[in-house]
Amino acid sequence: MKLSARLAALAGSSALVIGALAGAVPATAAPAGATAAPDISVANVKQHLTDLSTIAANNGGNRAHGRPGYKASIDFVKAKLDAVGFTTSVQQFTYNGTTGYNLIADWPGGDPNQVIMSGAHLDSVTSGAGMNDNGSGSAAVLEAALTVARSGYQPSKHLRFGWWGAEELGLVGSKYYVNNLPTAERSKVKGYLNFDMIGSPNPGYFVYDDDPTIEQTFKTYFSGIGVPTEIETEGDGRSDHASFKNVGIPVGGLFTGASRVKSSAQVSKWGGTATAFDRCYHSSCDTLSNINDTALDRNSDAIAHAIWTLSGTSTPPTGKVFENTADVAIPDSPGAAVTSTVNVTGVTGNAPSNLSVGVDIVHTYKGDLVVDLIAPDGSVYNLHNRTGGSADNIVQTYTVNASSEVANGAWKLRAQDIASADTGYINGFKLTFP
Ligand code: DTR
Ligand code: ZN
Ligand code: ZN
Repeated sequence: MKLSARLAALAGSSALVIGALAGAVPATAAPAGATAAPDISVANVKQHLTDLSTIAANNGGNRAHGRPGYKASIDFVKAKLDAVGFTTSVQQFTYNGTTGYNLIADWPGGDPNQVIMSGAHLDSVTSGAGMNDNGSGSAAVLEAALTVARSGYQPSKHLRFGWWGAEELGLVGSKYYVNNLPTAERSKVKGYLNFDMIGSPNPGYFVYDDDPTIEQTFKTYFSGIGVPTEIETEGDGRSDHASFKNVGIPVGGLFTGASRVKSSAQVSKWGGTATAFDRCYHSSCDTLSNINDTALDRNSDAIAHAIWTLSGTSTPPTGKVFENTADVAIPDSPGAAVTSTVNVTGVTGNAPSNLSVGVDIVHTYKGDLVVDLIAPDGSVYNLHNRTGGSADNIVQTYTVNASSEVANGAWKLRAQDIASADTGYINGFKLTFP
């Protein structure tokens, strides 16, 4: 990440917060004690959909239970999650004489006795690629999970994600999952959020009328962006949330409509036409062009809002400190920049949004100095830029939003003297992961 222009204005204040970086801009205000959910990149969601479309094309045109396109879809989602630090497991079951698969992904951390789970069925019908049904929910839940990892989110509750097999054959995979979840484990799941068809080409904005807290969380999101919602009535119990509800787990979810026709009142409310919400429902035209990007975008952001809001927050209590106290001389101008390095190891995921950077520089004229933090990938975060005039020494702790950086690796403190006469040295450089 590049240094943002607004830093110049901030430089010199005693505790710098190096500001919100692109892609990590809070989309919604956070309730007390919670972190605002980041914006979900609809471009990334669409890329996952494109990949699922390619998987279907390369495997006989569908991603249905028992067909090669289904297993390829599981492998694709699993690889993405494994790469960013999820603990994944593939659960096998047999239905209609063929093997089916559920994919479960746990984000390490959070209270194991309070689990917030989000899921989507990953299978299509045999007639097509299943982009709205249910590439849309699968891709959005995947991107929400990847965003959890990228932002280094450490919620107080435990986050789990699921992709279900054989939903189209009667919620088979999700039933198998809950039936094989021991009673004690079921009671730890404090909420299950289901996403099945959230990018319908002629969309409505439907919220499941189930657990009141979950329902209200979604409604709050949509009212915040000025989009009216209605209660989902096109077949209660017709998707995987029913499997969870049946064993007493609180459920909720979003839906943009299937074969039902949009009423004229709904057209006035949401736009579109008085035709089916999804005229390609369960047919071969449920392709990439059967997606309304605005609906997909809004629902993806609503998913993140709900996950963040319902899981609460706490900053990662790693308490890890990495320090280098070796002295590094800073030559007088014109002299080269010098660096002190600390090697960060054993921190999962990204650095926090409140990385604490301890700087201890002994110098007779701090107005000569430019001091930067350099992330392992070379991104530069300016900490000090010649302010403070003839005062001596920089002994200060800076707070840096480093949430777009992978935590582990070699971090450097760089100092350069760019005015002649005075000299000094880096006395210490310390990174604290809260
Ligand atoms: N079960 C979905 C379609 C569907 C129909 N009604 C609803 C209501 C809520 C979610 C989904 C649905 C399918 O996979 O075909
Ligand atoms: Zn579906
Ligand atoms: Zn379906």
